[in-house]
Amino acid sequence: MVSPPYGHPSDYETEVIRRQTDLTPTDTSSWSFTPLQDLDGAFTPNGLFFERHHGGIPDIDPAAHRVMIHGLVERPLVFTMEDIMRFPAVSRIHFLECSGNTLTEWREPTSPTVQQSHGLLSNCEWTGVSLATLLNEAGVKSGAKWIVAEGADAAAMTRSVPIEKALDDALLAYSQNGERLRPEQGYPLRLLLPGYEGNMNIKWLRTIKVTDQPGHTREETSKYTDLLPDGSARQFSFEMEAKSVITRPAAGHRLKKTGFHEIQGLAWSGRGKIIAVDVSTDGGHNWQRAELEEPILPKALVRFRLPWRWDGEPTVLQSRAIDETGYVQPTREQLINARGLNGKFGSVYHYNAIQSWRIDRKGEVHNVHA
Ligand SMILES: Nc1nc2c(c(=O)[nH]1)N[C@H]1C(S)=C(S)[C@@H](COP(=O)(O)O)O[C@H]1N2
Ligand SMILES: [Mo]
Repeated sequence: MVSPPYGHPSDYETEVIRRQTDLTPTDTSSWSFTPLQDLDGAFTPNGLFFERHHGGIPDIDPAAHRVMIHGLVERPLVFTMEDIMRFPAVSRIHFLECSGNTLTEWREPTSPTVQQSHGLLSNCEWTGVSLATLLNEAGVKSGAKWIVAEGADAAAMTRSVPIEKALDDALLAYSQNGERLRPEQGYPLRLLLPGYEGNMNIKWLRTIKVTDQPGHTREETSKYTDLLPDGSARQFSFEMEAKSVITRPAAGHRLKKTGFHEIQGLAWSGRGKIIAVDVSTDGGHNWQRAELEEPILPKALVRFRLPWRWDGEPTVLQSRAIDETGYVQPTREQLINARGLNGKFGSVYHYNAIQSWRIDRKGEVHNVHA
């Protein structure tokens, strides 16, 4: 066998694939989940990065692509991709999570695998140019408070970002894990807002308008808002709060033997570093500190591990993340008390409660609400 010009996984690994949702009848607006149960370490291979599009995946020739910065700036500018590549490059490791990740958990624990419950989550090394660099080229005028970023897809996805974030760690990324973005990740250029909800990370980026107020776009009014128990709506959530999940053993797995099993999972926080992950092997009565695998980076996935012996009795596994702000991942009950279930339309976004996996006598692992 000779190596192919572009390598691909072994023929024995054909089950390690993204899987699409079964909630959408067409793929014009759809999403597919990362197989978290099959991955090691903290990085998501590019071909398995979760993917969400609202208006198809456009085919964009980088030579024809333009990015415009306008609005409250001294010098409106239009960049080609070649212009963008001439600026100093920055590489950083960050997770991306759709704020609709785990949305089914608001109601019944219907997702049969961790891929389907938590797989709108990936992590990679992004390379691009700092948005602050380009905004400084254009010269931000006083009174600027927001940027409004728009994609070049059929959905023309548009989101508003506070100017402080735009000038802080925001990137215009053109690479993921060392190679150019995959078409479905926003080729040739996307906005990357470390720690912020997936939706704001505009793919196929074409326009940045500097403004004194948010755009109040569709994605900021009808979608991605959270109705609270007092009837008010939280409009801008920005950071994804600390969360964790055990990826092995997880729903869909079967423990074939009693005795030693290593519990493994992932933890992350949109507000900074994970400082600890606790694991319970008895449905939340007792908790043990898991080991965190280095490097532990802010706004990036961290793998945790805990050695464990299964005695053959039914039990429930849980994990809980704590981040550097002191925030502790809530139980399902705490989350619902704070956010409500919102009547017949129901809560949708920003579910980050502790996940429970029940192991039955046969060793089968099931998604449950414990
Ligand atoms: N232009 C554009 N940007 C977009 C979207 C889109 O449909 N169009 N989807 C958003 C949503 S909802 C998410 S969760 C992330 C997903 O990024 P990924 O597909 O690279 O995982 O992209 C965001 N950026
Ligand atoms: Mo999303």
